[in-house]
Amino acid sequence: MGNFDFQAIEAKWQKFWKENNTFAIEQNSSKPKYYVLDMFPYPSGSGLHVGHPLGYIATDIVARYRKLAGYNVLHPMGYDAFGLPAEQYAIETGQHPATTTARNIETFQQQLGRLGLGYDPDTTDMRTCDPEYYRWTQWIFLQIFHSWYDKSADKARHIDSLVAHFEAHGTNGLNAHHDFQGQFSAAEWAAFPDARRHEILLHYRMAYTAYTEVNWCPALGTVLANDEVINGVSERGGFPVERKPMRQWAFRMRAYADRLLAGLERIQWSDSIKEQQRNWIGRSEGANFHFQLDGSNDKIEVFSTRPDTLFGATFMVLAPEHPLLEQIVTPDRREEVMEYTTWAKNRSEVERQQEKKITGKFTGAFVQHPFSSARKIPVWTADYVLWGYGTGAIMAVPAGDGRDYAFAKHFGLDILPIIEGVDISEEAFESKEGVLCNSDFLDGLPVKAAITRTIQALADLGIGEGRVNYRLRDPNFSRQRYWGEPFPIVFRDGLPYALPESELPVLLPNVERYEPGEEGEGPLANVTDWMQHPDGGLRESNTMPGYAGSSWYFLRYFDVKNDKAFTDKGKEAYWMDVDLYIGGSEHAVGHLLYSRYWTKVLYDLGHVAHDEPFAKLVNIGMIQGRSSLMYRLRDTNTFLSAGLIAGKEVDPIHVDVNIVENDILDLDKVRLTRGGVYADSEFVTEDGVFRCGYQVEKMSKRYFNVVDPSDICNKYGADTLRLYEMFLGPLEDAKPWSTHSIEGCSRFLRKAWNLFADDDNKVMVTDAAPTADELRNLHQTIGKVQDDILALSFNTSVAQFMKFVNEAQRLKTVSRAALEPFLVVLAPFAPHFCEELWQMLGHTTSICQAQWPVYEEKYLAVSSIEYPIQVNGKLRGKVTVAADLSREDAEAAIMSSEEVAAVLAGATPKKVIVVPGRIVNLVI
Ligand code: ANZ
Repeated sequence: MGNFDFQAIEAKWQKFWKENNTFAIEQNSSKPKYYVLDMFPYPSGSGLHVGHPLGYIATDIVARYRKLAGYNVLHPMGYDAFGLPAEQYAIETGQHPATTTARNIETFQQQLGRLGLGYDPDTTDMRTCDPEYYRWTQWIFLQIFHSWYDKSADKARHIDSLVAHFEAHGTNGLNAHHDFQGQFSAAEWAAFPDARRHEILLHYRMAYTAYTEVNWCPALGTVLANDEVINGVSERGGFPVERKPMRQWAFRMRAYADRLLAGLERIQWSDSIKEQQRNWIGRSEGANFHFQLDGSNDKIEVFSTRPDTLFGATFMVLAPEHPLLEQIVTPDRREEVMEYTTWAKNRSEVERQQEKKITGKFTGAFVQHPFSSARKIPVWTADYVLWGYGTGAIMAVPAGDGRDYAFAKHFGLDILPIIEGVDISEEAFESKEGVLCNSDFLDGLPVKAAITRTIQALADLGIGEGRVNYRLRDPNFSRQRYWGEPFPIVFRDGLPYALPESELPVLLPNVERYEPGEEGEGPLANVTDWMQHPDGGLRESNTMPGYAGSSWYFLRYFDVKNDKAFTDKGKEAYWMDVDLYIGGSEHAVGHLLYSRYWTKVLYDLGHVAHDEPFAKLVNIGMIQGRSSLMYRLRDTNTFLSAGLIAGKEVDPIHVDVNIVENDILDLDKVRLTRGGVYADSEFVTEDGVFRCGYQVEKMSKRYFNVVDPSDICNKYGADTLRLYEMFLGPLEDAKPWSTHSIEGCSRFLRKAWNLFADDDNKVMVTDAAPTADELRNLHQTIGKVQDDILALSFNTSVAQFMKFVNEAQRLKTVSRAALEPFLVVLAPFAPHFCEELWQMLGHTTSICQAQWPVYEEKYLAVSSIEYPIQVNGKLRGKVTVAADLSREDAEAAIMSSEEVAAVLAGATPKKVIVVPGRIVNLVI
């Protein structure tokens, strides 16, 4: 590439940055801080493809820009190194996850190292599987374990304060999030044995164990979260999933539902991610109220968001798990009902919600209508009512709810109109013609008033009250796997006890085999020496899930080496929150919600000063692969060039994109691929070449469309790759990769280089004063690029750079005052290139130490406009007039100019068209 020896230059500057710690953060700086973060990668065995660095390059540009603009910048990169794939690989190949993970990280580091990303050097080796890291993951877990949620204070507090309350008042006056059934006095508390007290506290702790029905996947040997089960099978691998009760760790996250919602209002995230979090949390306002069973003292409590539709309730449905079912079912129906509930209980929630087939059974029991005891309402059980939501029982209102309606139709149940809820007396109901709900009416204000009225009426009768419900579940925090953080927990007499901080880190022992324990516990259950705690008791055989280490890693980056605390409080106060967080949208509710939750708990307990971790979040679009296809004539060993397939029966076959250039297949290479299966194939060419078709799809080994960024760096250089990735299109859009048009960016850099240096690399820049046009060109670029960087619109910046270079070429710009600032503006995008020229211009320090040039609008003013002159549609000359003339004056100036006179050569134009600012058209 001309005189721009990118290979040498890139290696040189990467070494320079490393040796000079160019991107290390400044501690105790008086500068404003800027923290820009990427979602750290899981180091998979296949390394990075060109899609992965998209976000990394974007954050690097922002980071480098902020540094030039005078900020103390933190731009870190570490590794999310625990997780299932490494363990799966270990099972398949017998290689220890620690070994393969370390190897994969090395590959990632090498690949990333080529891209010239300005990471804080302290951070680039941070990995969640390092005991020095995970000791703090364990420590944070202990903080959560040692806390409870005080609803009155609306925050988590240390468990000691709860014990103090029990000691003074028992459960009296306590307002806590908990699942403890019952009450006790201070005296009773004092009299409880230690184990009983410990057990009670478990019902209050923010991290607790519970036997819960879990999604057990025998094939993967693990329990899956609800969102990891799709249509009854595991998201990964598509294996069957069953329900099984198992001891699990969970976090009392529901306690934070409202704060997790409220926090969304204070952060700058895309509407779509916020909406996904809102839906996940699923806040519903309504009422809990009960129905009296006919002929019994039992009551059934329901949750409804539409209590005002009470008069339209014609039947009631209990979840198949509802404990009252056993009691209320009439003898003649018992067998049938129990058979049904057994069947329904074994289906996963997702299955039940997505099921189109309507199933259910009548229990034989009836309840009374709260406002009209004469009205008897039949009680059913059906799987569309979920046990885990609300009260697990509903009043069914066919006229108001689609599922209820379908159910009523299916089983021939009554469908009654709903009265507008203003007057809810029975007489009114009898006398007034009810109206079937229509959605307009539902959406309007009258509904709200009707709901309020109804809740009041229910409260007056003493049978109900307003209630807010959340869909959010307490997330499961354990996995029956090996490659994760061990819990700092020991069980004595079946109860979990925290290990003291002095025992941290609890090291993950080595294992030879990865099979689950007998009861489906994790592989650690088989490491009998380790399981036995020296002071007695059994360790926890579960490990923490993949999201443990990633729920707090952003708090570690500015204090990676701290061995006294998970992070330094003062540093946290300075560096947090993250100013810009960039990553894929697949973490919308998982990682992003857990991180927010951990942060809030740490905040409540006084360990951090911020309760929202990520001020601004941007999701990057995926870079898709552009697969190459060759077409095989059906049932033959003959392949046809893409232009020859019309009318033929062909089968498309993926071919490695790395042996295809501009859609033309390298026929020598293809014969050597895939173990030589095409060695004897016939390739029918057109115009002497064999053309491939293409298809856009996920970048994956499976489709032979993976492009390795290091290959691109070898061929074109990192600066070209960086510019090109940004040039591909808007950051947030999905877009296909094509190596094809990368040449344009490569040519651009060569052209830019030639502005500075001649063929012998002699610098041509002079101290000549810049012209107005040159200054305009420069300041347009400064203004555009800084706006673009702030708006993360990098593709348009690249276009502006190209415009600058073309214009500078036309103006024959050699002035240092115009070219040097341009280098600074380009540096975030093409850093090696700019460092080298910066040095050639005589600077002795890195361009990273330069200052972002001050944008001055005054230079944008155009003093004169050059009009092309067309005569009968042909370009014949040019004329320049002052820019600030009115339309008439400009036209007059143009027509009286020498240039126009010369072109007309005495002729009188039949028609004159002046397009202001653009062109002069003369017809003669
Ligand atoms: C009567 C009614 C009438 C209802 C009407 C809706 C419309 P969200 O908004 O999601 O909170 N429901 C309550 N608990 C349920 C459970 N465990 N399984 C299935 N459905 C349940 O939905 C609340 C509504 O969903 C509740 O309000 C209840 O039906 C139903 F015109 O009560 B509604």
